[in-house]
Amino acid sequence: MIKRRLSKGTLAGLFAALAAGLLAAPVLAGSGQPTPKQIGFQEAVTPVASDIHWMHDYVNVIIFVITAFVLALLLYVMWRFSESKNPTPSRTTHNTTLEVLWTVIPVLILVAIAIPSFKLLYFQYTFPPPDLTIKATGHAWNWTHEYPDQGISIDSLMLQNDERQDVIKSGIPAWQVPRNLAVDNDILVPVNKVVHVLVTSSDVIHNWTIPSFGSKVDAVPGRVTATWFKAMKEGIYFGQCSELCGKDHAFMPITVRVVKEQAFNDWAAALKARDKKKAKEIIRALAADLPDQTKIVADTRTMR
Ligand SMILES: [Cu+2]
Repeated sequence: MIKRRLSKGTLAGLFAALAAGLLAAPVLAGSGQPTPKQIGFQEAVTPVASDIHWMHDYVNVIIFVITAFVLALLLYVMWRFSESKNPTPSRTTHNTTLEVLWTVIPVLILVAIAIPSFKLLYFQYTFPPPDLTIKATGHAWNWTHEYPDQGISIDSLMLQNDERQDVIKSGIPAWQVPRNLAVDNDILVPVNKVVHVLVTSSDVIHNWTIPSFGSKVDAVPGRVTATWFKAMKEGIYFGQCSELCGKDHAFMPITVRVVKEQAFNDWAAALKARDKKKAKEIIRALAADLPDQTKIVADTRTMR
C-alpha cells in the first residue's frame, strides 16, 4: 500500500515538473539576445516569430499529452498483465475497433498539426510589399548589408573583447555589447515597417538569422534567397550565422537596431553623406534611450 502511494506520488511529481517546465518556457527569456538561465525563446517582436512560438507551444502540448498517455498505458500493462496477475495470457490477435482507432486518431492528430503548420509556412513565405529592402551578403567571416534604395553599404565585423570595452567606454550600455554578438557597425531598420532581406554569399554557405524576428535563411553563393520581417518593438536584436561555414562560423554575428522612422532616415542620410561620425552619434543617442532588454519579459509572443 505504501509502495503504491509512493509511486503515484513520484509520478505526479514528474508530471508536475514537466507541466511547469512547459508553462514556464515562454516566460523565462529576455529580448533580442540570450540571457542567463534562459529557458524559453527570446521575445518575439515580429508576427512571424510570434506565430512560430505559438506553433512550438501548441505542438509541445500535444507531445506532452501523447507521452503521458503512452507512459500511463505502459505502466498499466506492466501491472495488469504481469505473470502473477495474468498467468494465462489471452490468444487474441485482432481487434477491429482498436485497430481502426489507433490508425484514425494519429491521423487526426497529424492533421491538427499540419493545418497550423502549413498556415505558418505560407505566412513566412508570403512577402507583403516591402517598405525597405536590404541585401545581406555573407563572407568568411562577416556580413555586408547593402540598402540599395538608400545607396548605402555597411560591413559588420564582430567586436573583440578589447574593442567591446572601447565601445562601452564611448557611452553604449554594456548590455548592448554582448560578447561574441556585438559588431562594430550595427544596422538600423524602421519600426513597424515590412523589411525584405535578400540574402546571398560571396564564398561558402552562411545563414542570416535573427531569433527575435523568426528569420532564418541560408546565404548561398550564386543565389539569392529571401526573408521578411516586420519588427514591432524598438530595441537591439542580435543574430548569428547559423550554417556551419568554417573556422570563424561562431564569430560572424548580426546586430539590428529597430528604431523610429525619423532616426532611421537621419542615420541613412548621414551614411549616404559619408558622415560616419554623425551616424555613430545617432546610434549612441538611440542606445542611451533603450530599456534593458536582458530583463525577463512576461510574455514572449505578444506581437500580432
Ligand atoms: Cu557563416
